[in-house]
Amino acid sequence: MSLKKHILPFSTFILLLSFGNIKAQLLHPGDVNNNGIVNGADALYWATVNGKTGAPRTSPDSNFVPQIIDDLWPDTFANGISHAYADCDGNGIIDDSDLNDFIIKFLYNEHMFSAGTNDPYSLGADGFDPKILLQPSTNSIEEGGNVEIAVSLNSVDGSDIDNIYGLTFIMEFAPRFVDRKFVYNPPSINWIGTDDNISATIFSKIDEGIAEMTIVRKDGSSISGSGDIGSFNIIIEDIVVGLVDRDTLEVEIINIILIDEEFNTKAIAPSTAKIEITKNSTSTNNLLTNQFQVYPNPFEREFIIERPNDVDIKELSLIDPLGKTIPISFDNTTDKKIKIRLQEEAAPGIYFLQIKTEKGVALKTIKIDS
Ligand SMILES: [Ca+2]
Ligand SMILES: [Ca+2]
Repeated sequence: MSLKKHILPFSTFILLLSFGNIKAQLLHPGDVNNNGIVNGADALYWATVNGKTGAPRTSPDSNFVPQIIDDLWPDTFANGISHAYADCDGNGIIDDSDLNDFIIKFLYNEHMFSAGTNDPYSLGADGFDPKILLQPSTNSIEEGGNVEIAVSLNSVDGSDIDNIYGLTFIMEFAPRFVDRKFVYNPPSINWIGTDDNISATIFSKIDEGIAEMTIVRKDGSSISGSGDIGSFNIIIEDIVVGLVDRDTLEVEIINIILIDEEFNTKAIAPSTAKIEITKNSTSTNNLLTNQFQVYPNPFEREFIIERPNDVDIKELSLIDPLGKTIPISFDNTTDKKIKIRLQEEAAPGIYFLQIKTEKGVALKTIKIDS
């Protein structure tokens, strides 16, 4: 379910309400600053009002559906949005359940990974503002490897950074390198807060090549300091589509918010982690790949794939360098030689034949001639 699907009936509802002249406010649980998008910024808004109380909602609903707020709490965020929007479950208390069961759950499932209207994401200047540094555990790794990216917050001159209450930042990367969702690991010395007074998470959508890491303090007090704020692991695909010899995976920070406990923001400079990915010639999958023959290569409309006797093919697909599937037709995959035909015209260039077998996945590089 996409956020759009949530919002569509939601806006229809607003129209009905305004035409009916009824004064009512609608809340989308998890969207704490009420801007139509749930991202790390909402967790920061939540953190600045954790512990506050107000009128509970008459008919709270634990689903992600638009809900009526009968009584807007009188206290507001600086942007005029009532604190009632942070009470995601509508029980009259802003606490961990609102963060964990709504904001974080929604982020995992529906995260939109962009800055919404009025979200105060920005990028500071390198060499002038404090910086989030992404440092990979290795500069070069083979396909199928695991690289840990250490995340630290550092001032320009090495001094402490004052008034840190919450931090969230969005990263971009090429999806074809990455095998699965990122996992957050807390640092060994957690100067920014302990398990009791911080919440730290990383959200990622691998197929969209985007992730957001969010750390909030929850006790209403900021902290000063600098250094390690955790790490996350990236598992590289066993076979990286399009990788001939070596290529570079770049994980680039594209948007940041750092706040104090009053939601005053501070500019923070970004960084980019660069990891060289090399072909793993000894992996099972690459050894398997070498057992298949494809010819002629390059080809125009059709080619033959010849399989080894002891390997059964489960699935065959032709993929372009961007990962898009090209329609093909073929006869019985139990044959020793299988003729593969393009179902429609495809642009000349490099393509990949992905062969799924019970022994692993083989990926043959094949060229379409003009
Ligand atoms: Ca929001
Ligand atoms: Ca609540």
